[in-house]
Amino acid sequence: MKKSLFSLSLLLATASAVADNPCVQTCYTTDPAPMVHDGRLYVYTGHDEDNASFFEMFEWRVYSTVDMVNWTDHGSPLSLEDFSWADDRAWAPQCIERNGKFYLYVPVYSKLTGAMAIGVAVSDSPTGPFKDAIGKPLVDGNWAYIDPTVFIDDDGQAYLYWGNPDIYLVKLNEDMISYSGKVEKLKQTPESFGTPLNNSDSKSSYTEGPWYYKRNGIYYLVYAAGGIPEHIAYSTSDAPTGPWTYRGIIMPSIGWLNSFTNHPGIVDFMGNSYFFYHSGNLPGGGGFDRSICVEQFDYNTDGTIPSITPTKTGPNPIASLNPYGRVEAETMAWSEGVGTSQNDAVGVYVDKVHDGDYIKVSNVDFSDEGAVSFGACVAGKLKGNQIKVFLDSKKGELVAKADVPPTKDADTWEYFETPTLKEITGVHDVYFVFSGGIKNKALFNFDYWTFKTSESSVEINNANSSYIVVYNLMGVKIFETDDKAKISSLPKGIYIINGRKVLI
Ligand code: FUB
Repeated sequence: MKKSLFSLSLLLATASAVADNPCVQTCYTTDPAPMVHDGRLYVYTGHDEDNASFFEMFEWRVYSTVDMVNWTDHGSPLSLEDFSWADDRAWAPQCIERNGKFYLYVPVYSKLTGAMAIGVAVSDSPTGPFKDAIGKPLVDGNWAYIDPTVFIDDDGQAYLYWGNPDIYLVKLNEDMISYSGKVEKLKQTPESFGTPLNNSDSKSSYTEGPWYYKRNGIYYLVYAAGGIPEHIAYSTSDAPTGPWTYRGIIMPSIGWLNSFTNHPGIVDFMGNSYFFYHSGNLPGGGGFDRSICVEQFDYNTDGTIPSITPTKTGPNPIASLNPYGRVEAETMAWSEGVGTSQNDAVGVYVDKVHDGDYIKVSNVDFSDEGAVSFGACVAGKLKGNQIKVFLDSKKGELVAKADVPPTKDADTWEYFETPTLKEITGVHDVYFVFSGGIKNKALFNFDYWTFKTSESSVEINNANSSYIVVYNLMGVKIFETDDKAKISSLPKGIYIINGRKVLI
């Protein structure tokens, strides 16, 4: 996506290179809806098409993090095609878990009524795939039916709010895919939802994008307000269905955010509170090409929400990343140029890898153990490509230079390893910088990577075979043996053990 956009806005791209907001750079993402499950923070988003001139959106996407700086792309768990009765406007989603199932509520254009509707999809996994839970809309037939937000109260009663410019509410049944009673339209007043701005005919400043939750006994409705350009405001109540009291602005409309809409999502994760929103701040971005962002904040002691300032850096890391396991290539703090795709064989992977593109992974803890080899799983038949690994900046210390082996085709995956240029220890931002002989052409696909310590390198080689053949780097065989212990008798150095380079 960004390849052509980068040359047009080189200045902006350079400025963005140090920033970690927006959270996702591989496509435009909108309307963030965070959900915590099992120690991981997921965020469900819409997806603005490139170069859009309206809210052209056909699928939803899901990303997750454990450290608040590196985001893993889980692809698209649901798209318009999954609803036989809908064919446009895959707008702002929200997901919630109940009894081990995940329910994703989405606004879509209904072919049945020729207006907007809210659908519900269900999955056994937070990353999908989701399927239409009822084969028809949950509510249908009103242009105001967008932006559902869902919450299950302590007594088990679930509530669904939604709407633009009116606010609607139903009580969901325990099955989460039906409701009891009537759809209620809330009364909007300046006292409940703020004074209308911009001389509008509105009854309050509420516009759209409600985000409903409860914290320490206070019910919150956070929403886009003030018409266009939107700011984020909120109201509170001591009961799940109101009455609501307007509490003020959380994030004003700010010119440099470069988006006339905004859309809130708030969640507590690992003892911190996070505010999600969107901007038009990727290269080529704007009001119809938006990108999700996040800030950390602290509630005031009385539970009110402070004013939150958008930043280009986002929150601090709350955990480090372990490079000694398998790390998906689509886990990144920042990237330039690359995209992502998904297939049945490997799931989500990085594609559109061009000469000069890079991926940054933040706060990687190599510990004292020290990495001595770098491994990656790649696919692509072009020769002469490299992954160079730098520490702490794109032009930092070069610690590995891996020749990417050509494979049969872009769908044939091969794992390879290469020794690092030094033993890597400590905590670093890691930059994978891609190079290849062919300019402006996608070089290869990239599924996952790992680093190994000298111990794990030997273990991996031993694990693959009980019979070990050891060569030196000149290709001279040193010994072959079925006695693993013999490896420890080798002097320190780099060897080819069972076809792989290993630093002992
Ligand atoms: O993303 C499409 C629409 O734009 C959403 O439904 C609104 O909340 C606004 O963000």
